[in-house]
Amino acid sequence: MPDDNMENVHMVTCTAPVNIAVVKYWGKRDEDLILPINSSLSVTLHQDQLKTTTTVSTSKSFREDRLWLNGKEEDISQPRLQSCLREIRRLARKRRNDDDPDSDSTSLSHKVHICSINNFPTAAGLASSAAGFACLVYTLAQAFGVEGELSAVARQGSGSACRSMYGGFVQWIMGQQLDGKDSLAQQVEPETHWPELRILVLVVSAERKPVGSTSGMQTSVQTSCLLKHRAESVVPGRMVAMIDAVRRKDFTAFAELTMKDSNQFHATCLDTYPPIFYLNSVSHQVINMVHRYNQHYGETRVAYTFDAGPNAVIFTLQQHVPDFTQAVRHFFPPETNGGEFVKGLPVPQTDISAELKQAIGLEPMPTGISYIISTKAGPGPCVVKDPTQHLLGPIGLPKYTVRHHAQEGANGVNHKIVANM
Ligand code: 2P0
Repeated sequence: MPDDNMENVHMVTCTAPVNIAVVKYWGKRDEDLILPINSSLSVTLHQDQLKTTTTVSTSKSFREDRLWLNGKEEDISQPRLQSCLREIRRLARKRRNDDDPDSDSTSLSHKVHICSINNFPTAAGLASSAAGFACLVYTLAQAFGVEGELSAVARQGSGSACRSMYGGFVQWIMGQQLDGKDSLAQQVEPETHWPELRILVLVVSAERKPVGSTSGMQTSVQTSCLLKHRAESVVPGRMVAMIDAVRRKDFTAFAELTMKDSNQFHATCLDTYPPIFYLNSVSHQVINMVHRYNQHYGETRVAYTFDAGPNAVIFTLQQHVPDFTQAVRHFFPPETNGGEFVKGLPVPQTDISAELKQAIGLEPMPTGISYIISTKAGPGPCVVKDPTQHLLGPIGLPKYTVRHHAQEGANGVNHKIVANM
């Protein structure tokens, strides 16, 4: 590529968070616009532990839109990606026409190169599509000078992505309109609202990839009358109660609603025909352990929630983290040489009391949990100011890519990350 093109590569990098729903979204009333059958509410996790980073570059010299995910080039023609790109370009065009009809809008016709990475393994089973689409939409908006409400665009990438457009405690209001313009995410409280709240992601060692959310929820909508009942008669009241519990920082109410909603979501999966199983024996052991733990102390100190996979996400208050983590370590003894068991926010080690061990009384499941990510509520998407953090180099190609090797290594890994510049 000639040198004179290089200076015209415009680049922006942003990060976006993962969110965990405490009132779950499951089921669409419109598959194309991604409109849900019920409202939902989530907690945005801190980006110090879990985030997606995306660089978008635009240039007159690019011949086509291109996308790299975690170092590998992907097909950009996927309909949901195309919806997000089309919507951002439409909003950019509208903004320029409204603001200044004579403005030069040539850059709108420029092609984009997009490069995105997660700082957590996709294998951890965390909702990478939520952080991924939130980051894509936020970064594209920065690149094309679009401001204002963007959750409706992120929603068209992946439903849960709309909630990752804000920090703290976020509701996705299902809306009523056919065009989906009122199906938006809204911050209920910022991340600073409840500083004692802590989140532990218990990463379960899963053998198989579970049924994907998009097809799973389609089958549930078609076959589960429990899902219909949940959406019409349970979630509306639960949203009001959950928002109230968050605003009052009432941990007992928050925890009980969270556990009941997770259990009802998994009950709708079992009520789906054929049934969908996301929980495994480790998940069941975590559920039992949490209830016996709370019962032992005579108060609700800990809550669990599970999404479309076996990993447990635990909510608790800062003062209970060391004691509960020690109980997890006891009932799910980690591999002795398997690296650090607790990643993220440091957790002081304590001893488990003989009384607690006896009260929980479960048979330990060695290596059932691979590791714990210790985190808290965090902010929404951010712009990365440091230009050395761009994932694309000066001519708009990834700085790092994954190269595949024909020969597979002993550990089953047949790729390596290579620096391109
Ligand atoms: C949630 N989940 O509220 C629920 C709880 C999983 C269980 O949103 O088809 O990846 O892209 O809209 O958002 C996962 O579904 O599905 C999800 P699409 P999405 O977080």
